[in-house]
Amino acid sequence: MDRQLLPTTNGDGQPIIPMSEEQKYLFDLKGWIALPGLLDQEQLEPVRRHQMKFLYQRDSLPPEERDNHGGPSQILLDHPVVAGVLNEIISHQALASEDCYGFRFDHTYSSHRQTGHDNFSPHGGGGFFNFSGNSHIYQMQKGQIHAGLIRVVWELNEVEAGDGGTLLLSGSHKAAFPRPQSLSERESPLWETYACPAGSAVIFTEALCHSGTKWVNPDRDRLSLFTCYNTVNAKWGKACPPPEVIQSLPAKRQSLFRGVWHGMTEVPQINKYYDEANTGRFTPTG
Ligand SMILES: O=C(O)CCC(=O)C(=O)O
Repeated sequence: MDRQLLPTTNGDGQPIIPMSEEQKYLFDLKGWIALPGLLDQEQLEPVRRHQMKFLYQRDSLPPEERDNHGGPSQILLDHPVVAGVLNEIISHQALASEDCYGFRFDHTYSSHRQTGHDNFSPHGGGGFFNFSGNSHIYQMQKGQIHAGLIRVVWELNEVEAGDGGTLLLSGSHKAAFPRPQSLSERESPLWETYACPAGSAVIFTEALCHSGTKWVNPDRDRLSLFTCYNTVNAKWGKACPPPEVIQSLPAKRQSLFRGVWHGMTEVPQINKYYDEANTGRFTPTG
């Protein structure tokens, strides 16, 4: 049954798209979901240009754009479809309002991979009873899940079958046994992956076993962002964007960068707001 999840619009005032019942079922079953074609060409080009400048000519960007999610790339942070998934799988609604997300930015990195780049390194999965400070948790009760630390992979270029998109071990977020040795081979038929057009997102719980692999397309590079979200009162990664980047965002998007605490009663004793005092301390990526 549908719950009314807040907020209902994103930082740009666009309606947030709730997850369908089928998407919820698939995410819970597999631990990941692919959301193809979320960005059109007009949205994609400025994001791609920004990513390449951020990676290779960072100083040429104005200070408020010197972040993975600065400038044009801020639209990825709370895209209406992604925000709909995050509202369902990681939001703590006690800290959400129409003006404030119930989840928080955790950390990110951008990655530009050319043919031969190899990131094969299976990790995660099997931590079914991890305690909450670990963040790599996955919990469920009838009709509701809490998927712990969440990774949103934005694929800014097309990924074809066999190119080398992220490998995912479906179901391993609930696995009771250690993963078998055969999964140390990237050729194992147990690994699943995806093909998608440019401008797609793949979302998985970090409780899932997953891995990069070799990018093998000689004609097209992989250009991706790997952005993590967490519950408001928990943080896994160290980085936090510079204040001038956060200040340049619309108010609701800024709420992704508030301090890591919960509190109770009314604002400012409960963490349902963002202001310049209630923010993470600037810590560069890396
Ligand atoms: O490189 C990839 O495709 C996956 C990256 C990964 O495993 C991670 O960010 O945890």
